Amino acid sequence: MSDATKTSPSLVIERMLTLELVRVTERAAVAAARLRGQGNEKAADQAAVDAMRRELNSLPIDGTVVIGEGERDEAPMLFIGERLGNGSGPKVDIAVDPLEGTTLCAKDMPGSIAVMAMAEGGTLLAAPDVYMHKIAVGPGYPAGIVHLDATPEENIQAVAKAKGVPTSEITALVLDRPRHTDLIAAIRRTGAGIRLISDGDVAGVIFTSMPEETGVDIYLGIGAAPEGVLAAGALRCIGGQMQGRLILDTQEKRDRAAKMGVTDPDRIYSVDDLCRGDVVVAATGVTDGALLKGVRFGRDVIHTETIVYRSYTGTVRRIQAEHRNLGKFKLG
Ligand code: VTB
Ligand code: MG
Ligand code: MG
Repeated sequence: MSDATKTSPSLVIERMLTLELVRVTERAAVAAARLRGQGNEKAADQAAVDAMRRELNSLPIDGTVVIGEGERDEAPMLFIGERLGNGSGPKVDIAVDPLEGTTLCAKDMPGSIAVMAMAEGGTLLAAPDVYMHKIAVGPGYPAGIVHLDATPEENIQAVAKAKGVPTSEITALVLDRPRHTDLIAAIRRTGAGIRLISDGDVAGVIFTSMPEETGVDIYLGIGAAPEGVLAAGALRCIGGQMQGRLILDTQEKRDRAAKMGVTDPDRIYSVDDLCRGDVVVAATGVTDGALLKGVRFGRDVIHTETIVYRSYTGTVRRIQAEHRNLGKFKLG
């Protein structure tokens, strides 16, 4: 029985919208890629935001931004609470990072992407823009194999044991930041390898779901909470385990989180807490990376690569697209 007969009208629409989201991230990626290597993070980010917002507003959705470019008074566009779409169609949550890795784009370094998620209304954690402790592994491990309250050594050893390999054959992905000095030292003590990235832990978490391709078994460390929700959306579609704990180390952050509905500041969120309903996640490469090829500009054609996940069917699609007739469409 096809899922069109098994699901509610909103999910059927979501099924049709899945590929629409590809256009959204494709056009944001192309817009940002036009400024690749120009050393101007803000301009590249703004170009991606403009393109993503324009495309989202053309969709038959009644969308609300739950993860975006900031609070209403901080961000002129794609702010938290902004309504998107033409108002028809399903009520959906929208989470966006139009340019995840602005520095990577501005310096034409590997791994910047345009990424977004669309979920049933009210099912994405409206994460405040604070840091989050994150840990993640891909599918195929026993439930609860890793835990934020275990030490890095315990987590690495658990993954190695489950994989049946020595810890020296495990690779952890960590953001290269001073706040991770102790974490890195602890991982080194296990003999495990560490893949340090300068930015981009949405892709960094997703890497754990494809260790054969990326060589990454586990993600550990502190990154932004909104990026954690986006990554959880992808893991919800492909399996994988993740825990996140918000870092609310000031009263201002606790107040801001409370305003967004966070009642327990110490709560550990699982994938299903971060992303509670059916979700579609799309990401298009801006610069070349281990997850996606970056945008390529030909003489009269633009090449993009997008990965799009749909949780209801567990489908993952990679879409290599060639864009011509540039005069007709404002392609970012
Ligand atoms: C993190 C990470 C993101 O920016 O938020 C990082 O989650 C910023 O970290 O993927 P710092 O505040 O330590 O610079 C990204 O790398 C890109 O948005
Ligand atoms: Mg980001
Ligand atoms: Mg961004």
